[in-house]
Amino acid sequence: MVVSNRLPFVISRAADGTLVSRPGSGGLVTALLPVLRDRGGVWVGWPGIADRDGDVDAALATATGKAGYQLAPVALSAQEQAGFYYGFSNEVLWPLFHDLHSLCIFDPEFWRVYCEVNRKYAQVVLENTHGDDFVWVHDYQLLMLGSELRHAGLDTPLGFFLHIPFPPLDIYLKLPWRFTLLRALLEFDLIGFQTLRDQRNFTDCVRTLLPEAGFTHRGQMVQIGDRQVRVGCFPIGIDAAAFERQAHSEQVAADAAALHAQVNHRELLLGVDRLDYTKGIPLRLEAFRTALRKYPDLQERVTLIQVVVPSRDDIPQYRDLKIRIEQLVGEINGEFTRPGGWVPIHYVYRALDRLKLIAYYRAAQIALVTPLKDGMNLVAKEFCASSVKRTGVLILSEFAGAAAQLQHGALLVNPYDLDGTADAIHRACLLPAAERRRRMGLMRRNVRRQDVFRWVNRFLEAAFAHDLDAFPLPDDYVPSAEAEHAYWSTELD
Ligand code: ADQ
Repeated sequence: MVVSNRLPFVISRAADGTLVSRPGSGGLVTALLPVLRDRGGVWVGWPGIADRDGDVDAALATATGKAGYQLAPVALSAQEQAGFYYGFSNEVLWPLFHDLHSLCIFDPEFWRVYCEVNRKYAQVVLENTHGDDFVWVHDYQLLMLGSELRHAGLDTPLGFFLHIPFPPLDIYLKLPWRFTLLRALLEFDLIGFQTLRDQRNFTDCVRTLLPEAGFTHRGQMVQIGDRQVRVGCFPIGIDAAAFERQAHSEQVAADAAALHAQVNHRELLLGVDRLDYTKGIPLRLEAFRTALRKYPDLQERVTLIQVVVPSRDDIPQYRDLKIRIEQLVGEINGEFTRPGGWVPIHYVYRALDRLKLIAYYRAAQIALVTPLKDGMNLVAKEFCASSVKRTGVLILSEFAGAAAQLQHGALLVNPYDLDGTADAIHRACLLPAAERRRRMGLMRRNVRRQDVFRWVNRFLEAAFAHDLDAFPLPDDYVPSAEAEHAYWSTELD
């Protein structure tokens, strides 16, 4: 059983009042859809529409037929959704876990609704679970679910995977509910993180805040009361083979060629992000402006296409971010555009269908993936999988989880360093073809090997491993960033 905030299908009302279902988007859905389709099972989550009626059930039944596995909806009122999703999840946990604690609104009412809604998810899980199911809970919206399920008497194995980063101790300490949340997490049997960085942050918090907890197996097992909880890192991947296949298709090749023609065969830089302040879009645009000023030879030679997918636009910070991006695009285009000719930034504000997105990836010579902090960042991996001619250069933030795996192929940057990022853009443009191929080859091998299927297998293996000494985690576990990088880079060979 998979439990996540949203079902992988979104139910919405069409203009004529009828309900329609369409596949959801975002990192988690992209990652898990192919897996559940292969294995079957039940997915528990919110269907994307307030409350519940017979029509919603009918629309879900249609979606279930299409999906090949069961969908179990959690009905939430608009008010619950406001406190739970927009409130606690996205005004407290999201900024806090991305180290942006000054953006948090620690409203106790948000916390109350968050706990209440986690209880509701627990009820739906209990209604749908059978004796020996493994329940795999996803992400920061459901941190209290393990504890709710235990209180309701469920004693089957529970796994939890955090898709976003886990913050360092000093930042986690700001959370008024820090003890309750940490203890609730320890009700799961296996807790998975994207990187060793996150795992280390979590164990630091447990060590400091819960002195009654002990650690064994090189810090990968927490003993608390009579419970043993495994902790590990499982960097998420993509369905790399599917991306490669589609990138090779005639339609994608034709669309990619058309994109090149549209920018007059200039060097194409690409940014693709959900609208989110963690993705570092304004700083990226400023770095691009710095590059154009510092290296005038780039002018008329490069074009940046920035694609932004609308997201969470009910939250004021997201609306402000959109305005800031539009302002910067306007300023930069105003400063450099050659009337009748070159326009430095093409800005696309909408979701793209998958083949279109892959055509952008395939066409781009340089991808700019520069989040301020990111659990993993699938765009970086999708770009590599789609760069079938191995001509792409990835400029990657060292604060993206993906940096641990892609560091040897990517040009790593600190997104706060405008000059450094501008230099990387210039360097990427000048990188000889052979060096591009070498770097992209390394990254593509990694993305192919550590794909989403391996991610699922490693998580499930860890959940069911009887021999704890064979727990599939790095042998040379040393809690440092260097070790993290060393581990994933040895995996490359
Ligand atoms: P997200 O924050 O959603 O995921 P990310 O990993 O980049 O971020 O995934 C975004 C997904 O949306 C990608 O699969 C991409 O293809 C898709 N997408 C982006 N732009 C699009 C567009 N214009 N049109 C259509 N689709 C688009 C969270 C965490 C991440 C973590 C994932 C998975 O924040 O750090 O990598 O979960 O664990």
